[in-house]
Amino acid sequence: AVAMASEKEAALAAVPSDSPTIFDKIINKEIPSTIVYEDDKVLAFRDISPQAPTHILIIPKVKDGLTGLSKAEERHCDILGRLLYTAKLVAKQEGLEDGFRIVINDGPSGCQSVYHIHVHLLGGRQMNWPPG
Ligand code: D5M
Repeated sequence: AVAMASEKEAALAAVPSDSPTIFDKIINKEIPSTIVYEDDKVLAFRDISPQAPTHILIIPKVKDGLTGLSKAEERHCDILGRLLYTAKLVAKQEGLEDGFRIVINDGPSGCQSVYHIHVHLLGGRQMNWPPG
């Protein structure tokens, strides 16, 4: 994805599947990342291509079929809540008192490039609406 011209191109080139992704390698510490929060269920680390002064990804350690939000089943409700609660904790840890943005990209049209569900936490600048 790094060599690609844009995140959109990376997203359109990504093949949706339930196979392991680069995020499993981050969880297993097989490739380096800047981890800002970790517990037994979730991991939060800095996005390699930051779109704001603070740009962190929050992911479940066990994907359990949750490649994206569109694959959510009722059994995922606990982990989905945990991801958002962790985003709040990390926002506080990052000092984002004035506000922040949460994003979940889903599928090609949603610009998803990694098929392991993740919550983007963006902050440290004024966000705009509508998003791109
Ligand atoms: O977001 C996927 C995000 O994952 C995108 O913003 C880049 C980020 N990414 C990809 N590889 C890495 C590594 N190795 N470290 C940190 N961040 C990474 P999406 O919503 O799927 O477009």
